[in-house]
Amino acid sequence: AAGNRAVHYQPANLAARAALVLRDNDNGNLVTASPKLYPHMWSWDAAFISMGLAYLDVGRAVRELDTLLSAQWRDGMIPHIVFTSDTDYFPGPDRWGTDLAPQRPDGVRTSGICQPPVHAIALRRILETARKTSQADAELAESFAERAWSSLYRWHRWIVRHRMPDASGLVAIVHGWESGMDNSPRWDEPYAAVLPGADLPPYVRLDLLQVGDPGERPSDDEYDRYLWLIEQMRRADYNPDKVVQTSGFLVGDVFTTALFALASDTLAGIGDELGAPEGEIAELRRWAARARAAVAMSCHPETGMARDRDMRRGRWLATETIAGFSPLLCGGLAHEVEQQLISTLDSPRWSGHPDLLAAVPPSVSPESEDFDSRRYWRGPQWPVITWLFGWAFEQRGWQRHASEFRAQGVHLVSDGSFGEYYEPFTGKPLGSTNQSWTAAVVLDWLC
Ligand code: 9YW
Repeated sequence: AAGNRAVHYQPANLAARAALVLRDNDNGNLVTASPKLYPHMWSWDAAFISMGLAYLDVGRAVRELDTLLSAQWRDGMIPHIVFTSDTDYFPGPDRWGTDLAPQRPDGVRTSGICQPPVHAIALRRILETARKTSQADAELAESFAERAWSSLYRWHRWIVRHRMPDASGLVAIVHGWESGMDNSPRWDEPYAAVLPGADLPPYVRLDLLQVGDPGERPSDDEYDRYLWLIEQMRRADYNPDKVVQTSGFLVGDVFTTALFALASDTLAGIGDELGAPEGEIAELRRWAARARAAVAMSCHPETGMARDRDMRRGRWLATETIAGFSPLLCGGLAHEVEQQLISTLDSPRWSGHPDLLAAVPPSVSPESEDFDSRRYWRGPQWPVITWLFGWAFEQRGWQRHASEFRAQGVHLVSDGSFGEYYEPFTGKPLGSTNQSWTAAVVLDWLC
């Protein structure tokens, strides 16, 4: 019945199915991002997955993050993919060529870029869940937090040292994949300037074998640019500063910056509880404040929407996507400006669009000329994005808005297919089904 909107699971059954998805995708030490399309561990997926696992088994949740942290690079970067031995995914570790990077981790192969730093948020959630279940679970989660805190601190420090290259204070990405929103129209302009060299080694896409309709995935032209950027990084030996100097793509990502602010404050709060070094906690709070200010500074003077910045060309990028609402994740706006942004989010241009099956924001406004209801990050709704906004709203004390997002998010996924993303008008699941992070956020919404 996957994808049949006539089927509608009640909450308890939906939660049970979500648990089965995580179990079926579990290879023991990591839960793959999806059964076939993504047979490896992805960094920000692992954060959400661990949070979902905590409802089933706190020990297993901790093991998930341990697996991810065991792949942390020696300089602090948490890589975006931790590879299993499965060879059905492209680009795999040979194409990445990270084995030659001196700072790579021992005993595990990874990609050479990163993804949004949501891990401290997951750790916070695991601690809360564990404290509700039993004393033993609470102790397990707390002793893990004590072990993991300094690794997460080093991860945040890596971002500050290597990915805040200009006065805007935004966190820079060197590949659209680092944003987690691979082919979002946010990146169209900077990608247009990435010109694949004639010496781009040939390759065959494997994603299209798993997803029948190429209209749900990025285009071949986009893929050439993705692969060219990897080629440039290989040639820079994955030296983080050399990569920032040479990459054809260098963009201040406002959504990642907002998550960095939120996660840095969250990690500081956990540090307070654990008695982590005071100097490091204070640094995290300073980094959070700086990032929050950068997000606020990026806002368009009329629309109030936050903007990414093309750092190569020194230009703001004003495409109308979900990332425009980044300031709502981390705060930092004046009250009236913030109220205006919330109204925009709830308006018919966004979650309040009358034709949506579920009133949660699509990745691009249906009113935008960039909107494509089926193609990946160019229109579909992504449950994890709804989860992030809902969680942030709860932190900020906006309980009503948080519970509306939760209820509507559950409505979106109630067909029980655990789609990777959803067509916003019909609710048809797209990309992969039984996608792990979708199952994980469903568990968090329902448990
Ligand atoms: C790809 C695993 C990943 C997510 C990304 C998403 C997609 C991988 O899947 O990228 O090959 O297209 O864009 O955010 O982490 O779920």
